Amino acid sequence: MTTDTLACIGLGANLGNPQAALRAALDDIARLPGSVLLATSPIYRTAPVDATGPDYLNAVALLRTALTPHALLAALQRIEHAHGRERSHRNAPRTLDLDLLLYGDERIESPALTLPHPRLHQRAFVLRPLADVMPAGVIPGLGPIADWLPRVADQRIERLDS
Ligand code: PH2
Ligand code: MG
Ligand code: MG
Repeated sequence: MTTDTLACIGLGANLGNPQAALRAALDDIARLPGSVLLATSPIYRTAPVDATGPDYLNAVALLRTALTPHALLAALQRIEHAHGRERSHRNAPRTLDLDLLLYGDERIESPALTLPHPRLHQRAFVLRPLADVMPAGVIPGLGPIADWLPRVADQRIERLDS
């Protein structure tokens, strides 16, 4: 029997050295206790959505984990903090943003955590890399990731070469 769950984490940054921040965060995620990093998407350059400031770099990580959703969230917030994340105002530019997007097929509404992430299906910067790591993935309550992608085709997103 296994209690491990597949979790998807969205990574974003648009301040400082975003590429270095994303790579360092992926290393940190790979070292989370009780967890195995199964896949990472390519990195994308994306236009800010509902936000100002420079373009973002975004990616998604697929993790198998024995951590509970709230323990995983707390661990991600510790990594953000270690990378100099400050919280000034909503959607302010950031050195590192780690969002818990999916945790198995769980649907959660707690004060600290909503799963699936409430806006993931509206955002190309999440859906595109999510489809890379889970091509046949389904968003609980909303259906296949692939069905949502065409609806965000107007959002600028470009895959980085490296
Ligand atoms: N994150 C936001 C708001 N807007 N836009 C892009 N392109 N990428 C992001 O990661 C992003 C955003 C809030 O977390
Ligand atoms: Mg975010
Ligand atoms: Mg966040």
